[in-house]
Amino acid sequence: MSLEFGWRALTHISQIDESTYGKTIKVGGWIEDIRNLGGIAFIQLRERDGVLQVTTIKKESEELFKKLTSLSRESVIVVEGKVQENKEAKRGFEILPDQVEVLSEADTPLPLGVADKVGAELDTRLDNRPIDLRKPKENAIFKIRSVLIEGIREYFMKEKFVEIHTPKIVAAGAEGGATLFPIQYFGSDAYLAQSPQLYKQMLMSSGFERVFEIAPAYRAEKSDTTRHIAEFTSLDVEIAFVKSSEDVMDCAQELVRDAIEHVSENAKDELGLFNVELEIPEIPFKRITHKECVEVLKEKGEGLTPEDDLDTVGEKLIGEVMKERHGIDFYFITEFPTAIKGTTFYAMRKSEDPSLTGYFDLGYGGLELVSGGQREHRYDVLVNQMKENNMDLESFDFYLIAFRYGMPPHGGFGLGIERFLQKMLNLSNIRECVLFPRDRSRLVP
Ligand code: AMO
Repeated sequence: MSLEFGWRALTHISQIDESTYGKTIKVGGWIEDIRNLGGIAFIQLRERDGVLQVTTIKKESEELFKKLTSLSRESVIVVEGKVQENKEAKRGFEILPDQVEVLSEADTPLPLGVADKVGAELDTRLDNRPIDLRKPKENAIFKIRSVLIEGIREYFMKEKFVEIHTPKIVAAGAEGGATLFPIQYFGSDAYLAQSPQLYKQMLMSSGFERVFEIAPAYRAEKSDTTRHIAEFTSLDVEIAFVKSSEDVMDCAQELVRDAIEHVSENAKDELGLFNVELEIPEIPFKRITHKECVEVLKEKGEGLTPEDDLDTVGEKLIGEVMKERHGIDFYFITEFPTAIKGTTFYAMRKSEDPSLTGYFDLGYGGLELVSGGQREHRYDVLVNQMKENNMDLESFDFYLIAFRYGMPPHGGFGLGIERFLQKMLNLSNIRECVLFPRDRSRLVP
């Protein structure tokens, strides 16, 4: 007789408490370890919410005992049995099985240990990602990620934003040619979208007023770093009728604070695995201008000129300085010079000083998390800025059309979801925050 089960018929560890003792339940999971003492065996069964003990006694059922103790590690079973208090067991209870159904036997040896104390190299882990993700900590990263995205959505829904989905196969890049991935599109040249930038702006002319998108963005990054990947998840925001970049910064800081609060309240167990206690940052975030960054970095022996964007070393140093001087993790770097952001043809320059833009980055402990600002919405000025950047206006006509027939002032920002998670959990490599990361040397799994 086979054991009846279904996706809603299983009990999870999180649902078991003293009131469950004495009751018969069904649990499904992976065999993490078997300790066979001859007459009694303890099976550690890992299921969605953790590991529980299944105790099988030979003299009670030799058949069950044999069945369970002969299985390979990581085989998948469903057990039906009684929950019994057992102070010796890690969870304080165990399951005494009445029936066991073997659903999938695992091959041996395993390419990667799941319960082993010794960690494998990141590359070996990523090569065997489905198995790597069985480890509670790796698994928890993606549960936290899901809660983080839930918190982000909650903020935007509360503020009456519309969630949008823009094309990822595009005819023109928004963030410069250097990181574009060219593809063939029915005989025409096309690219993978680096950012929904042009589309989120175009929608400001359509009357949506506030939009956000959470979607993949593609960058052919030239070097391998611990903070760049070729496919990342970009949170993109665009707001119409902004007065200046100030409105955009307001939105970014509220979002970040609310998202962190949501994670700290709704992913307590998972955060515990990382020994992380999230501090809810206070807003408004402190600011440092790009010019001040140049001075600070000069003091630290870094030769940044006012025309240079911050590199990784500069970003890290500014993070350290903001922590030392103000005890903060989040800070805005403001007033990026036109000499840097001017290549971002869509950035609005300051009317009182066109050598500066209102563009900002939001730093999170030495990592650039967000970048954004007010856009240039005036058609003639925009066209001039595009000409300055030697852009082919004809191939951007689909974009410019939105500016010719009524475009409100607007601004927005982009935030890298993986970087947010990486910093929140203090992970050394961004690849830990992607299920199946893509980089210069990785296209599978
Ligand atoms: P930017 O290019 O600065 O701005 O990107 C915005 C944010 O996206 C994240 N990010 C990345 N994360 C992982 N790997 C990468 N290769 C990578 N590249 C970027 C970072 C970064 O701060 N269109 C503008 C946004 C705007 O102005 O609205 C843009 O894409 O967290």
